[in-house]
Amino acid sequence: MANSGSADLVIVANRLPVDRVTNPDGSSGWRRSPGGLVTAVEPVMRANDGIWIGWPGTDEDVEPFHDQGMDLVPIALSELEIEEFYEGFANATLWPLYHDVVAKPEFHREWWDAYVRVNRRFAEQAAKCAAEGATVWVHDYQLQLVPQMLRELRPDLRIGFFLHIPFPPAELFQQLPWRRQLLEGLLGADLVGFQLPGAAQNFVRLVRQRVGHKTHRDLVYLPDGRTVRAAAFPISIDAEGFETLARSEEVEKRATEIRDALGNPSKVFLGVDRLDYTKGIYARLRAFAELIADGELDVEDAVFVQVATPSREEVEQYRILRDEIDRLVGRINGDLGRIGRPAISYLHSSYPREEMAALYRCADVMVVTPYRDGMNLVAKEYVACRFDNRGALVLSEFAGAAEELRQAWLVNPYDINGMKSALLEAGRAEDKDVVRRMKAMRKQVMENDVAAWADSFLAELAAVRPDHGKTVRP
Ligand code: ADQ
Repeated sequence: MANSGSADLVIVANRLPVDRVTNPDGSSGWRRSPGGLVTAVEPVMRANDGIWIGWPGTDEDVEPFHDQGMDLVPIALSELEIEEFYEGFANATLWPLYHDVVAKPEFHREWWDAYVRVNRRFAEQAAKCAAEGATVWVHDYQLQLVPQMLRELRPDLRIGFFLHIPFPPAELFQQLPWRRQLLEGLLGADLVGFQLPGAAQNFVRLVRQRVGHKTHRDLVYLPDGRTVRAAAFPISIDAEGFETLARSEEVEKRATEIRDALGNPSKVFLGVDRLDYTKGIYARLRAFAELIADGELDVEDAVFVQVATPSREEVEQYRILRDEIDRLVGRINGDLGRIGRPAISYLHSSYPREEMAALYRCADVMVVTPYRDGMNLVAKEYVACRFDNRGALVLSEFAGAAEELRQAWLVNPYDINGMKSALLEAGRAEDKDVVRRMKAMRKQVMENDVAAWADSFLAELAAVRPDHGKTVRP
């Protein structure tokens, strides 16, 4: 176990990268949660006596532990804190506000107080675990106050922050009663990373307007002489890992099985999302259903597979959305399906990576239509799995991924007719066109994987103040 004060690299994130599981014999253990972030930082963690601080996702008291080569330090949250900090301020205030107010954000003073309290707990734990001059990398919207709190406790540290979701334009951010505190919280970092350059610019502009610091391009000059850099680091996936999986015999076999089970239609459309109102699931299913009702597509020949894993079900907006989509799918299948041929094959399950790869291999048209998304990894995973250069991607202009995957069929998810045309065009495109587009997108995804993302963030963080602290070994 890494003892207090011995880690040269500390990752601070809302969740630990493991889930509590019950073994068949009734005992409990941990399972590594799938996700690019763990894959990307694991090698750097090993090389630097790294530890990961986060909430273990359970209300039991958990001691620090070691799991498959990683030291994990749990932060406990009470039931009330889960309600006010996590479901409340993080997911019912910040999440909708940062996603273009697709849903109405709620502002409650008790939620803010819980946010401050929990952020302080994370900062104090990080301060205890970090070695002299260590690097601390704080992640995401749940922990925006941690950089400043940590800097006050440990001015010797090198602190980086990365925001996985969009950072809103000033006009929206301004609504927040605690806007200045959040900006100052982030300014505790030496480097503040965003998915897109536009988000970094929003941040610098807000700092100038609201906090009054001097800025020049991507730099903020603080009165104490420190500079903070804001820059874009578009996140990616373990591209090679996905490709290798997709090439495996088992996955190929499973992809054929899935297609057979769907009745071997000539076109399989696929959507894979967390069940979230930012993802545009409702509008996309409506667009597909209208194409069937219009006679442009036939249920004997085309099917839409929608995987939508329920999430954040304690938050009311998410329960409402789930009911709405459940009803819509029922109506569409009731009106347009035939025996053994539903228009939409709708699944709530969460799948292992192998099953995801098989679904991607089987999909002729992948449909990713969020109203707003920081990046969207599903789009990149689909591309990584299509080593055959086949498969068409329909992608929202408002996903961060659209800045890199320019050869997708880009759509405005608010424009149902536009989405209908794009679905048809992508489904009917000539092979030559599909291959040309996929080849270009594959080059982008395969050359910029999540390891490169983590390396470039940490290298930039080391470069911001080269004279300060130790440097993390790659
Ligand atoms: P998310 O909003 O969760 O992430 P996304 O980037 O698409 O969105 O990542 C979802 C991940 O979950 C993908 O790796 C996907 O394969 C997996 N997944 C989805 N449904 C699944 C299922 N049924 N079974 C198994 N796995 C499933 C946030 C931001 C994004 C940003 C990421 C990373 O909202 O914009 O891209 O963080 O920074």
